[in-house]
Amino acid sequence: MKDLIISHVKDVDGVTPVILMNLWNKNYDCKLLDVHEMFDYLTELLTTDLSIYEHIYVVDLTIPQEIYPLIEQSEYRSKFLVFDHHETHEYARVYPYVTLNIEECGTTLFYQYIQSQEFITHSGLEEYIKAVKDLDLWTFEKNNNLLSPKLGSLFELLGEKRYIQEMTLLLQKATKTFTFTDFQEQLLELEEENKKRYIDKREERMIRGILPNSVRVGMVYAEKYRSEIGNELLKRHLDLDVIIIVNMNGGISLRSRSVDVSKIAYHYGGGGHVLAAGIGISEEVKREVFQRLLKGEINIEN
Ligand SMILES: [Mn+2]
Repeated sequence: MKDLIISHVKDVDGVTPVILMNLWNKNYDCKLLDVHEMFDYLTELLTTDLSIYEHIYVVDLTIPQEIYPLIEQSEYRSKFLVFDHHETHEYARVYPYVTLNIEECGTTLFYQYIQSQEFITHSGLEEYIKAVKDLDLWTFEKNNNLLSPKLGSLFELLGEKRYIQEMTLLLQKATKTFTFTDFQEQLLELEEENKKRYIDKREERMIRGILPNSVRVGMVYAEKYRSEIGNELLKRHLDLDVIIIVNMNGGISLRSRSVDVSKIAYHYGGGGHVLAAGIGISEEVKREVFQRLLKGEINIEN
């Protein structure tokens, strides 16, 4: 019988459970989703015939609270196994098929589960899994895990499908230590240089300012590498409390080493964690900026 795995499309933690399904030699269907797609997808899924599946795994994704009653009523309830680590998923603790642990990541929770189901691992894979956790929980600097940021870069370069393929091939061979192919190493080297150039250029154009609560901020416009930029500029500018990265398409990111940026973000209509938070940019503001740039001389049509 087949399994269905539903996991997070956006990062290494989300796609690694799919790699593990490959290594486990499972016959499965896979759906990679972003968090905001969960409601519609699961509502639809729960109206379809799921009898072909033995297990339905949901990993690294928060199931909306309103969906749980539907699972509870479903005849396929016993097929569900959920593994997640997001604080916002707390309400799911009451369901016996949900494993929630904010000290782990989606991948490690799923990995622990398959090991309890007699999955055989090897030390190369152990090393890889550790790096995924350090990357997802952003503990790789503290733990000096050099592999984590490389996995993140490779994921960005390859995209989810190719990343899954290449990592499956790499991890299928039992190895003592995890090693990239020569080609992957070359890609990563180029990407590292590219990233450094990108951050240096943004730094040159950083705008400094002071918020009403005397918090000193540095602001850059950037579309890529927001966490890396925040991290690096905080290190390079010890006089700044917060780095603000503005991406007109993706929104505003706030990064800090000590100031609670979730409060600042909340004040401006956003939210997030203590040291990393975000604020959206409305369509209206995007239009206003465009209007301002053209000195108010344009009639915006739609
Ligand atoms: Mn995760």
